[in-house]
Amino acid sequence: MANGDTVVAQSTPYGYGGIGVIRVTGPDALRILGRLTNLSKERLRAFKPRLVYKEIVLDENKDPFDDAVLIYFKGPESYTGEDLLEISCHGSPYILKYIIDLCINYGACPAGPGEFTKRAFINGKIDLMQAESVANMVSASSHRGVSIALNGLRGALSKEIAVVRDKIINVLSYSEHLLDVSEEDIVDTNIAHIINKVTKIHKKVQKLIKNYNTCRIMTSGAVVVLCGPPNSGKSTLFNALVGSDRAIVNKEPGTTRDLLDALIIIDGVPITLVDTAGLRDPENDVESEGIQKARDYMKGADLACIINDITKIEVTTEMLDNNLLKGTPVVNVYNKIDLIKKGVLEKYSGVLKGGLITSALTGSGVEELKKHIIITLGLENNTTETFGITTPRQYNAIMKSDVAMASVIELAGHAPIQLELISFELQNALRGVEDLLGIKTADEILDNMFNSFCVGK
Ligand SMILES: Nc1nc2c(ncn2[C@@H]2O[C@H](COP(=O)(O)OP(=O)(O)O)[C@@H](O)[C@H]2O)c(=O)[nH]1
Ligand SMILES: [Mg+2]
Repeated sequence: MANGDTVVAQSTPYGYGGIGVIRVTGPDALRILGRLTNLSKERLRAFKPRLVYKEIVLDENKDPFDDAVLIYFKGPESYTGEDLLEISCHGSPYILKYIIDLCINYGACPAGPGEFTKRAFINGKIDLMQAESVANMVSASSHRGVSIALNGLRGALSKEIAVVRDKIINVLSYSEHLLDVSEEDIVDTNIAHIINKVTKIHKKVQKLIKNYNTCRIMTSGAVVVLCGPPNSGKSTLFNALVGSDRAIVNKEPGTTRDLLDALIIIDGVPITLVDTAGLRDPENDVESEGIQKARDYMKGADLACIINDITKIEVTTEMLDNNLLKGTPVVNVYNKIDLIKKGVLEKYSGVLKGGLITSALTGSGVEELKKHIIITLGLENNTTETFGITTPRQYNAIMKSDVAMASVIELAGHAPIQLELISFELQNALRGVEDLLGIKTADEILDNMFNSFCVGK
């Protein structure tokens, strides 16, 4: 990325709105403001940062085009660390596109995805975890998700990781110093010091790892897939959980072919609920594709609810005997209980073990199912964490440190003490937390990360 360039993008979503916001960042921001408004050089020079100005934006013929509100942030006191201009104009897509095109005519380039945040990172305004918190903030769909993202953005996690980094550096220098001492002079207390320090840091790291799942789900949501044989009531249950008739329900098996998803909030936890095609031998290509999609989704889900038709239990137990859900937590649901006569249920008790009994049609058992989903996701007491690791990138980085620290503790606990190896592992532990903060992160990783942002952020 040519960081010296000035770039422009729309920061509000596309479509009609009351207002739309365009941002311009880079060394030419003020000059572009001058071209847009035809303000005299003197007035432009007197344009004060962080003040709100109402100005007429002119079209290419220098005729009045829109009445806009302008704010100029002078770098480095801006989001990106560069000169930054925010233009709030009337929210017609035509007006927004026209003004963006004017900015491009006056020398700006279109911004790439996440480019404003990427520049903030490159210019040292925020670290990589804070940049990820920006993305979490934008995609948050629950109050707790917003709160965890905001704490990340304000640096709570970064501060904690910076402390971990300092402590690792301290132990590393201690261990490197011991490398220079002759072997006979190294005593047990030297090694005990290393074990003691690393154990303390390791505990902190392990707490973050333990809370990863909660923090990730609170910010990005959990994927819960409804699967099972055709006609067992998946779509009916989907509608009952969502609270509206989103999915088509039909007595004909094989009705649902494509995936259908909806965001629901249970106990403050954001959940993407996915209705899938029933698993059976497909009757045609379209159904076959739907079944394949269902299988793919089930593998990556946080939780699979297997919906069985309670009147056809023998069939369902056989259908689910596969490796598809290896590693994915499962909730077994036995639906259509309203069709079972009172007293007959006991007959099935052996098969139903641990399963939930519902009637998607009457709504019976649906609230229990919601509760069970939260419990199985491990989120029944989800209000304690106020910040933490939230993305797979962060998780992989901290795992690197975790594994390295476990090795240090192991190596230091057994004679003969191999100080070179201990130092090597401490360096790995350091690299893990530095990856987290984005210190010395490869361009490729950065590009990958910011490409998942929306344009204008
Ligand atoms: N009696 C009864 N019928 C149900 C229940 N849930 C679904 N059904 C019926 O079963 C048929 C198949 O339902 P659907 O939701 O399309 O099943 P899917 O193929 O698993 O998505 C429809 O006729 C539904 O009305 C239930 O709890 N009780
Ligand atoms: Mg269906």
